[in-house]
Amino acid sequence: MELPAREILSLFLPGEMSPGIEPLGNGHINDTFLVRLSDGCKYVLQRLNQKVFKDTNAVMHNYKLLENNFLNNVDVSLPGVYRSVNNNLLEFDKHGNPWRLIEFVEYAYSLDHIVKKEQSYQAGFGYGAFLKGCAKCPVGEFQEVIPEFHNLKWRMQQLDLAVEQDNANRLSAVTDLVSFYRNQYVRLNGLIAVLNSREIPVRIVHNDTKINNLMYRGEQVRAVVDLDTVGPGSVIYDFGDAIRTIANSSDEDEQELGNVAFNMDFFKAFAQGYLSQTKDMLTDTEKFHLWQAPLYMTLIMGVRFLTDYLNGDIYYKTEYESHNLVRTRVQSKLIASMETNYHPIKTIVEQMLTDNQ
Ligand code: GN1
Ligand code: MG
Repeated sequence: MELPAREILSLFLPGEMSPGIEPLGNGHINDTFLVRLSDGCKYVLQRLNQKVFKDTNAVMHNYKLLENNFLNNVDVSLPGVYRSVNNNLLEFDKHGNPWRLIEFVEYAYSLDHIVKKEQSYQAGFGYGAFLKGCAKCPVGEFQEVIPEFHNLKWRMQQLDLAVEQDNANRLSAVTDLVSFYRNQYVRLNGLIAVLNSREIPVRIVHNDTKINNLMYRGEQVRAVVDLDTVGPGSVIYDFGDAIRTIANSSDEDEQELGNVAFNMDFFKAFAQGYLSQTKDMLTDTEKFHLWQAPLYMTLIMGVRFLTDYLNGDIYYKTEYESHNLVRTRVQSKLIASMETNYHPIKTIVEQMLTDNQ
């Protein structure tokens, strides 16, 4: 392990002579490490990506605000964050990178994709409990750490710009995808209008509800992690982004597009779990538009991966040259597969929302 991690760690855990430090998880933005101490205690050490989180103090401000206001009568917990010997939540290395130490969720595991319905129900239950837990968070006191994060119109404009500039000379290989996303975008005018008009309320939401941000213990979801994006948003974002990875029978970067399909059973189980926790708190407008959330968020992610591909891979971590291309193709295939299922998707959500159970 490179030196800064050890130096930084001594500010959070002074006196620890030789802790084990190894990479942890599959995040695309921050660098995350598992720290093992000689007495068996474990921690999560993270270097925040400042290119993405430009105001890391705002990130930590939100983190504490969430911690202080998250309801303790819900069925999921959140990992706590530790202070250093200097009483700081963040410590900076000599390159100016911010680091922090977070609680490790013991005896738990995360999934990169769902293989059975019960896991999907649990995922819905977990993210639903998270939304419920945020119900008393003071929305106005949270900061928007990444402006326009889930603003689809802005994401489309970023794509237009990337197409125009074609910085990495990759446009000719993806013109089909650009047209595909532009055509899908038109379908969402109604939803975009209600989001902009605030008819859909701004709530404190997670904003990054992919499957691997949930921790399972045994068969149950016990904790929600990766809290940097928690802040003002909409239930549309959390419900939709979760479906994007949970109702997809393959990984986000599946190479074989034939394996990518919208799994209706997983969708149904997720929605059941989610609505079991949130149904009573949702407004009529939220309920009315919920069924379009999966398209909204899958389109955003498809557009973001494509934009990054065209820009020459400057945002997401990639492991090979066409990684962002593979990711965006998976999103487009998933949208195509959802498209043939809109009627049942809508009906299932409507039924669950009217059932008195
Ligand atoms: C990033 O950090 P990670 O891997 O959980 C991204 C999300 C995307 C996701 C796609 C701050 O999340 O918005 O949905 O990749 N986070 C940020 O896998 O951009
Ligand atoms: Mg994240």
